[in-house]
Amino acid sequence: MSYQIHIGPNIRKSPFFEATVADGVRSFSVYNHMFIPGHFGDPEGEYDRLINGVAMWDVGAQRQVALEGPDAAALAAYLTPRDLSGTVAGQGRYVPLCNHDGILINDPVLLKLAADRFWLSIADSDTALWAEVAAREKGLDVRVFEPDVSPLAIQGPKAIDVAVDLFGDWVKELRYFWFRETALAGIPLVLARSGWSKQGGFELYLQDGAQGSELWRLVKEAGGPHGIGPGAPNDVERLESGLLSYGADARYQCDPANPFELGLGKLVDLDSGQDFIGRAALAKIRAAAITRQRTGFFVDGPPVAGNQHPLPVTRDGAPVGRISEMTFSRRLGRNIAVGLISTSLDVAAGGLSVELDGAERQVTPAPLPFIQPG
Ligand code: THG
Repeated sequence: MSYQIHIGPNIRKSPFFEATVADGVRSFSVYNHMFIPGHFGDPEGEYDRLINGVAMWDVGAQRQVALEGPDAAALAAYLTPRDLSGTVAGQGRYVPLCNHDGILINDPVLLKLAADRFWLSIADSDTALWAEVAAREKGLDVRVFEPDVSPLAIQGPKAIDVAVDLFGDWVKELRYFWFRETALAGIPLVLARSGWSKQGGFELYLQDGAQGSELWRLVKEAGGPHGIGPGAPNDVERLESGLLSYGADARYQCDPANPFELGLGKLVDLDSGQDFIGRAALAKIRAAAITRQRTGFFVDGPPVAGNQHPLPVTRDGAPVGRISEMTFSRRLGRNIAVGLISTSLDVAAGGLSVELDGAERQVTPAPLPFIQPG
């Protein structure tokens, strides 16, 4: 059985869409109502470039929610449990967003462009609608909107060489998650040291959607000598590295989870004195202690093709957790997975399993990450 999602008007195209099609994209997913490349038909090569070389990814679907105006900083502080008081212009921060029940509803990278100008570089949920309502209900003087900004990521150990060739030596001084407004052949950009892998790299936030193909061409040309090739956020690498995927691991409509369960507790600052959405609920959750927590798993048996939906983890037929995504790791020679597991479980007693394609597979909890970045 094979299916298609057709290219229709209610799913948006990234400014890099035409360029990725020209470069042989073979599958798309949908993220923030936008097509996002899945792969280019060479999974092994795409993985190898990310681990040993450099890959370029259309991550335009990581949309920006802009907060602009006199109360932009007040709104940013109200939206996230993370204390932003020490954050300066030019600095990015990984910030959980929670609803009033303390449930994670997105986990963006926040970019502070100026005292009165921020972007939330969001994962896959409708954060602009939520942030705008919060601003209006609070009577804040701030504009909330989605700007014409689309990131292109270069990831892998050689991404630094490509960035130096494109922008100059100053990029070496850029610290993790920090960024600078710049331009490339007249194309306005924000260059950040970030990206959804643990292999190092940069994100070029294109600020003019009409120039997507031209920016793709420039990066491809500069990357040529370094062996750059097209790719996409890589599920194998992200599972090895233990990166959280909000949509796969914690989508709140599917399996509501709080940041303490998800290992993001250190980003919840309940003692800052700052008010924020979810504060009261998060204080209660912290006081009560969590009943389940994020973990890795090894999955026995031959290489898995992956799972399309979360799988219950059981012991003696009773649910004790769930696996949100699994894959075969070539570097480890084993199947690995991430998910949640009950905190009251005696893990050493073993006997955990999942059902995959009608067969039982033994699973063993394992600490994250599976592989530390080199
Ligand atoms: N870059 C940009 N926007 C994004 C992502 C990105 N939007 C969607 C999604 N990714 C947001 N989610 C994440 C999740 C994890 C990380 C970044 C964005 C990440 N985590 C590190 C880790 O877990 O080890 C570091 C976190 C920390 O500082 O504590 O990098 O990738 N523009």
